[in-house]
Amino acid sequence: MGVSEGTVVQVDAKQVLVDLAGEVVPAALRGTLFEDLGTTKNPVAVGDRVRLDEDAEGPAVAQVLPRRNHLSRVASGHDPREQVLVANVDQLLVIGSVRQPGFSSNRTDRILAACEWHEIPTIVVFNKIDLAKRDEAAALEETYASVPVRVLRTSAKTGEGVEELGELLRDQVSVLYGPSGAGKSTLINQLEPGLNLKEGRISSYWKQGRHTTTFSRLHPLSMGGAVVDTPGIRVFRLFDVSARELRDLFPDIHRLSQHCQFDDCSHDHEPGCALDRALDEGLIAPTRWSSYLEMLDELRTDPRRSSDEEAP
Ligand SMILES: Nc1nc2c(ncn2[C@@H]2O[C@H](COP(=O)(O)OP(=O)(O)OP(=O)(O)O)[C@@H](O)[C@H]2O)c(=O)[nH]1
Ligand SMILES: [Mg+2]
Ligand SMILES: [Zn+2]
Repeated sequence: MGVSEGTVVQVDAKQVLVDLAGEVVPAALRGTLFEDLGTTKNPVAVGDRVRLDEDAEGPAVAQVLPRRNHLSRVASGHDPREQVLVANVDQLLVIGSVRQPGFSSNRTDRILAACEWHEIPTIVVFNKIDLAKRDEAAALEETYASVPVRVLRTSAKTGEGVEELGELLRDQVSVLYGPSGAGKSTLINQLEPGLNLKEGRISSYWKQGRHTTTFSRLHPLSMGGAVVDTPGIRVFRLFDVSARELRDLFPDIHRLSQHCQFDDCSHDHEPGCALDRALDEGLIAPTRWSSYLEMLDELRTDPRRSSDEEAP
């Protein structure tokens, strides 16, 4: 094989799958990749461009090439390191179902803030629109359109919005991200039936997904472009963002903050804060503000950050 370059389409514990000009091959991860990782957990992510070389044991990743962008989060409640979720993407689509499971503003807002931080363009998709009451979807759309972020309604069941979704994905490298059961895999199957991705059932009691997709995978689309199907997220915590930086990751809050009495207003207790009034006047969605406040609280109590954040 010699030395060659390709794109990582899947990451397993000890090996990755790499697309080498259309052919997907397994490649081992060399121990050297795990040196000098610092506070990062994983050396390689789906979407990474890698250089492979080959020894007696077969192909191995020799080097991860510089990333054009990436999305990361805190690995888990027990592991404060950075987990890189995906690299080198054009856009991320937050897939939320309006019902079964109900739409999670909090999770959506966390992902949007992370994409703002990593400068990844986003689209919010309200799926299962066939199950929604008319006003329900309109209110959600209004909230997100005012962020502003592009919004789209879809139903993998009736086909509403699916063609438009296809147009958005064409020739782009996109990630579909969101809670379990929202319909990520089902929507991708609608656009590329040959992939035959596993679709889950919704628990009849909890009205939640069952974490059917268990690993991220980059799939090429025959119309051009590629899409990453991801496992449903439970918790999403921003990695290495300060409380001060968080304000700028909510464009709607950032916009209003010029009317606050203090330039460095954190919008949670200061006198003369414009957010209070904006909330009364309906200029900011209560869900957006509460997402912000919850994340602010979390970042302030982050032990990694406590040294550089003074208590106000
Ligand atoms: N009524 C309705 N059901 C849908 C729609 N889209 C998906 N579903 C159903 O929702 C269930 C979950 O869909 P999946 O595609 O497995 O959801 P997912 O987001 O991939 O979930 P995970 O892989 O667990 O993260 C399946 O039973 C789908 O048939 C929709 O637009 N309307
Ligand atoms: Mg899935
Ligand atoms: Zn304020």
